[in-house]
Amino acid sequence: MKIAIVCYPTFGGSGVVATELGLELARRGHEIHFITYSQPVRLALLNPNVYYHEVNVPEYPLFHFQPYELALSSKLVDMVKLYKIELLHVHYAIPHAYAGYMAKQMLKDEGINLPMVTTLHGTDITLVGNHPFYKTAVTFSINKSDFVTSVSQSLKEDTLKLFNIKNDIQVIPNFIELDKNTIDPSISCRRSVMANENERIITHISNFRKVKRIPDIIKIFYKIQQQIPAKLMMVGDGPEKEKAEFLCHELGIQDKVIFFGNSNEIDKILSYTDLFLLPSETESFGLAALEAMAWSVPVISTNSGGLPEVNFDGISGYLSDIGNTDEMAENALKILNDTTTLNKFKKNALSVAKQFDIEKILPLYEELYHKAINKFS
Ligand code: GMT
Repeated sequence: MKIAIVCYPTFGGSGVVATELGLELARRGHEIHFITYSQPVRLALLNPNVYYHEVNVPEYPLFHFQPYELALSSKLVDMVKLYKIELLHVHYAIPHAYAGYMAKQMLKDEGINLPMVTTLHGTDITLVGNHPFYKTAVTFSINKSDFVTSVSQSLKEDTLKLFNIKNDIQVIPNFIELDKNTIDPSISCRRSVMANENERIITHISNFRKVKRIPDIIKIFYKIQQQIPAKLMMVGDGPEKEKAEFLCHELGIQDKVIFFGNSNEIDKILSYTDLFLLPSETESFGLAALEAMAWSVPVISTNSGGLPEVNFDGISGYLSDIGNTDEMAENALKILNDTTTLNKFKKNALSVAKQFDIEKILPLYEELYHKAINKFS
């Protein structure tokens, strides 16, 4: 199949899911066209069957806001015609499903029927899409998609609760490529760069937005390091980072916390990690938790959104109510205190992650694409 994928290319779960999905489809022989405003972070272009078409938005001083949706829909129409693309898969209702619908209409005018699959990721629904200023257009875009998927059952329920949706929503969970989880021993990253032999390594990875409750991470770690020797790896960048660094200074733990910023070495960091923290206000899925589990890292998370569908309480880690940092620290210590328990949780984390193996999830997308293309042929 010839498929166009539209996503946000930045650091963040939805862009990662879209990129990994496209790359795996390309490995399976499909022709994949990424259409977005900059090259997705995990996209290696020198792959057979992979194309990247940049959407350029010309600056014009009269415009306070440059019309990205216009440029995107235009580019979609041009690329569909040029490469004879058969299907459009947009990740995020805002503004991609909206621009996709416009492209569909323009193509229809020329006698081309382009099926559109929209995948909802969370922020486009629970955090931004729900805003009264966007809601009408988001509802319209979801209802006008030919097929809609959501990354968890919880996100599906939220979408149906928050919007007047007439379409079916199929849950296709996020996935992980387990095969690639081996570190080449010749790569010179050693555990000793991060922590001493006797210290447990605890990690958090995100875009440091408010929804991630970054201060809770510091509070949980503060309690852990009072009981056992430990180091905290803070990976990522975003608006809450400075506050977090300040809090570490206030608590006098700055020497035990490493702030990496955005890193392309997540795999190396996770391969040495003993515990992952994700105390978010909400997560439609929690891809970062799954990525940690795929490296046999147990997870301490909240029980909000789709997290209980990924992190199994008492098995791959523990889940607590939002903001209950005392309980999260106690649970972390339960896991970290002795090596036998830690190893049991590590093993469980990996076996839960295996349920989300790309080999199991990708065929669900392929089947949906076939259904979408057949609907219009
Ligand atoms: O929250 C993030 O880290 C980024 C965000 C995004 O918009 O890319 O992630 C959302 O999509 C991911 C992939 O499906 C999910 O794993 C995240 O849980 C979801 N974030 C939220 O729901 C807050």
